Amino acid sequence: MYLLYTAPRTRGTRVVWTLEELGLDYDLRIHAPRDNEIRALNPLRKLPVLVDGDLVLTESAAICTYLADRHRDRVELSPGFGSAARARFDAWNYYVLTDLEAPVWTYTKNALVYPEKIRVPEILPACRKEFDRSVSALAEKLGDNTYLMGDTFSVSDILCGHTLAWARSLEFSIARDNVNAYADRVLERPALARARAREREAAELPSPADQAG
Ligand SMILES: N[C@@H](CCC(=O)N[C@@H](CS)C(=O)NCC(=O)O)C(=O)O
Repeated sequence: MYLLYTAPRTRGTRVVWTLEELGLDYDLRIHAPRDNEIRALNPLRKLPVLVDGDLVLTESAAICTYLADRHRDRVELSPGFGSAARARFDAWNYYVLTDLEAPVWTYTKNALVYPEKIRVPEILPACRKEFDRSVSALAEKLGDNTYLMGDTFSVSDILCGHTLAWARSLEFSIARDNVNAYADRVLERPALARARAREREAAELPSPADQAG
């Protein structure tokens, strides 16, 4: 049984989504990022953290890839080691973290997270511009493909889809039709809906329908 320390609306959703795609059993521990239990597991005091026996693993992308590699017999969410497909998969994951997510994260910190006195509002337009550039490259490489790896859904789509949803929540414009259609396709996956429901249940949050009513 995997144990995941997480909170809704964090990068932990990537991991819960992966667990759901793989149909695995897991337990969620909902925590605020900086509390003492998280500090004991991750000196950065950040979520998510996966505990699997003696293994304590941080970094959402590393956790998703670990789970996918261990359970390829269930569903292939990652290509085999040493293959050309694996190299392309790794390249997509590094692209998402360093080129697509980085401007969104810098924007989030300077618009919402940092204490007001250390925010740098002047950086916000540059974040949007950098994000646009990354989306243009994504549009070109994605072309008419269904998923980043072609016809096969993978962890790369979980990382990329989650990041595009995050950007949309900040009202970043995604000015490419194929990228918007790709984001819609990936974000409609039933495993993501199940993941969000599990997070809400664990955090004792009302469902969106209850909130609307
Ligand atoms: N690169 C890390 C980033 C983790 C991270 O920044 N998590 C946020 C929540 S999405 C957090 O715990 N923030 C608390 C903080 O910055 O102190 C990952 O992908 O897991």
